[in-house]
Amino acid sequence: MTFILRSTILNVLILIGALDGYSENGYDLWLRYAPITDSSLKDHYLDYFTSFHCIADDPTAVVIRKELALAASSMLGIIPNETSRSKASLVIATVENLDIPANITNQLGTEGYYISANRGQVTVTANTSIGLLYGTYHLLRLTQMGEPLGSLSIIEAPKTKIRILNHWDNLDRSSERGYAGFSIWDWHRLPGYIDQRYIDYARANASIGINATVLTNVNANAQVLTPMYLEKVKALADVFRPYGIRVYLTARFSAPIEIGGLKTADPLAPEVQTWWQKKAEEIYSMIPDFGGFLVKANSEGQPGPQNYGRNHADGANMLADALRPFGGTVMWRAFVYSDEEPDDRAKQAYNEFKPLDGQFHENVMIQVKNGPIDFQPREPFHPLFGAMPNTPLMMEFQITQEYLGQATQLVYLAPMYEECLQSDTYAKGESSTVASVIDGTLHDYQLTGMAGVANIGTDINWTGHPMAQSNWYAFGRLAWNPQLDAQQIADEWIRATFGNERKVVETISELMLNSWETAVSYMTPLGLHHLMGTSHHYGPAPWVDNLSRADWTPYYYHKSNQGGIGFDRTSTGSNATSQYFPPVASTFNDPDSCPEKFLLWFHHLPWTCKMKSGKTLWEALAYHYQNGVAEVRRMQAQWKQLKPYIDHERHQSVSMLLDIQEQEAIWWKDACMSYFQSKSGLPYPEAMEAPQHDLEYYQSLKFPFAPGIRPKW
Ligand code: BDP
Repeated sequence: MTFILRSTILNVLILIGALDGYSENGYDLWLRYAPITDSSLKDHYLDYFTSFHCIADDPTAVVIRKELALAASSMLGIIPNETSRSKASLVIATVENLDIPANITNQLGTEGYYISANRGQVTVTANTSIGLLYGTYHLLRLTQMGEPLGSLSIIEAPKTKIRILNHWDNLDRSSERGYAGFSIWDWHRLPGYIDQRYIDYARANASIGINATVLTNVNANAQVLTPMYLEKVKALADVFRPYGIRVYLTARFSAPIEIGGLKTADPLAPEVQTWWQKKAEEIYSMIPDFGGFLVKANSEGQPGPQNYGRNHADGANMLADALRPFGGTVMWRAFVYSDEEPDDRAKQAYNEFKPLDGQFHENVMIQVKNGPIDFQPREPFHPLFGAMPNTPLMMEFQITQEYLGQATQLVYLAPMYEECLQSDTYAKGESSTVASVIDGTLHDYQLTGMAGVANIGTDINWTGHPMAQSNWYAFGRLAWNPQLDAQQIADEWIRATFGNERKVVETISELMLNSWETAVSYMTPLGLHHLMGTSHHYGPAPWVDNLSRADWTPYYYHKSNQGGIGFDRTSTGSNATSQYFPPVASTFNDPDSCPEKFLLWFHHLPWTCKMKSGKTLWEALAYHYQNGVAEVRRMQAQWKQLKPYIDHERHQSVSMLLDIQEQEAIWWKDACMSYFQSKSGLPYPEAMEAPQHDLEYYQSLKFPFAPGIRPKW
C-alpha cells in the first residue's frame, strides 16, 4: 500500500512539476519502481502489464502477484488484471503448462527461467515457481531499465548452487564489522513479531538471485542452537521460504559442552557425534529446508577439532554426517592462521587445507576468502583456488567495507570481485580462472557456491552509505553468474536506483568503476596491505609494531626500514609464491614480472629501485597516495554535477559522505607518507601535497568507539 500511495503522490508531483524538493531515503533499494514518465515507453509497458495470467498458486506465486501489482502500480499507475491465458499480455507459468521445447527446458534446472515474447504476449516460464519468481524479477529489471520487451528471448540459469549472505550478527543485535546500524534480526521480539524488513530483505535478495542466508556471526554463540532461539530461526525461515531463501546457522564447535552438558566436543567422541545428530534432527523437525552450518574453527580463538588433536576434515565430516540424512551442507571456513605457527600468515590456510584435499565428505564445502590474508583493499587471489580439485571450494567475499572505508566511503566492489574471479590460476593450464573453480566447471564440483559477508543493518537505507547498496546488488549478480562484468552490473544498478537519464548513468558509472582503484591508491597502493588501525580497522596506523601477536600488527605486513619496504614472499623469503601454479608462481616471484599492483605484497624492495614508469619506488608511492586524493576530488566534482537530476536527500547524503572521504583520503596519504618518510629519510616529491600534521599527531589519534568492533565473548 505504501508503494501505491507513494506512486500516486509521485505522479501528482511530477504533473505539477514540483519534484525539486522531492526526497528518497533509499529504503526501496533497486526495487524503487519509479514512475515511467516517457509516454511512449509507458504505452509500451502498458501493453504488457495491463493483464496477466499466472498459473502457479503456491506461496511463491502469491509473492509474484504482489510484486507485479506493486511494480505496475508504481511504474505505470495500474493494477494488472488477472485474466485468461489467451487474453493475457503477460503469462507466467511453469513449463508443464506450456509448449516449450525440451532443448530449452533442459537448460533451466530448478532455478532458471525462460522469457520470450511472441505476438504481443510475454511469457515467463520455468521448471519451478522459484524460477518464475526469478524470471519475473528479471522482467521487472528490464522494465526499470527502460528496455523494450517486444522481442525477448532470454534463457538464464544460475551458475552456482548456493548464493549466500553471511551476516556477522550477534544475538545482542550488534554486528561485527557492521557499519549500517544494528542487526536487522530482532531476536528479542521473534518469533512473535515479524518485522516488515524481513519481507523486504527477502524480496531484495530474491530479486538478485540470492537463495540462502547465514543469520549469525562466524564467531558463533551456541545459544542460537537452543530450542528458544530455534523457534525464532524457524519464524525467519518461514518468511524467507516463498522467496527461495534457505536459512543456515553458524555452529560453535564447543556447543556440545556449552549447551549440551558434555565434557568434550571431540569430533571423534561418540557422545559428541550423537549430540550433533540429535541437534540436526531437532532443527529439521522445525525447519525442513534448513541449509546447514557455517563453521569457523581453530581460528582467532574459536574452538575446533584441533583442540582435541583432530584435523579440519575430522571436524567438518562429523557435522556433515549429522546433516546428511536431511540434505544439509557444512561450509567449513579456510580462514585459519595462528601466531604460534612461525610461517607467513599468507601461507597457513593452504598449508593446512591442501593436504586434506579429497578427505571431506560429499556435503562439505570449504569456504575460502578471495585472498590469502583478510579482505584487504587489494589482494592477489587465494592460492587454494585451483589447488583442491577433489573438494568443492566456495568463494567468500566481503561486502561490508571493513577495510575499505566502512560506511563513509564510496567504493564499488564489483571490480575487485571481478579481478579475483577473472584471475587465471593455471591449475589446469591456461583459462583455469577462479570463476571456473567457483562455478564448478574446472574440477566438476557437485556443490558450488559464493558467500558474501553482508553490509546490511537497521539504517533506513540498509547499508549506511547509500552507494553501498550497489555492493549487495553486485554480489548477488556475480554469485548468480561469476562471469558478469562490473560495468554491466553497475549500469543495471544505477538505472534501477537513480533512473535512466543518460547523464546520471554515465557519470555515476564512471565514478563507481574508478572508486575501488582510487581507494586502493590512497590506502594501500602497490601491494601494501593491513596498514589499518588495530582492532577497529578504521584509518591508517602503519606504525603499530608492538602488539601481543605480531601477525596483527601492520609492521608485520610492510616491514619498512631504512633499506626499503614490502614483504618478501619469494623463494628467498617466505616462499608464498610457490603455493601458486606455474607460471603464476614465477610471475609473482620475480619483481620484474610481478604486476606492480602486487609488488610489495611479494617483494621487499629498496626505496630507490626503479619502477616501470621510471619513477623510484618512493616517488611511485607518493604518486599513488596523491593520485588517490585527486581522484576523490574528481568524484566530488562529478557528483556535484548530478544535483539537478537526483532527489535532494540522496544527493545531499552522498555529497556529505564524499566530503568525509576526501578528508579521510588526505589522512591516509599524510599518515602513511609521514610514517614511511621516517623510514626512508627521503624528501616528498614536489607533486605531493605536504602532510597537514606531523607523524606524532597521526599516531595520537584514537577511536575507541568506532563502529563494528569485534565484541569480547
Ligand atoms: C576479519 C575480521 C574479524 C572476523 C574475521 C573472520 O576482522 O572480525 O571475525 O575476519 O573472517 O576480517 O572470521
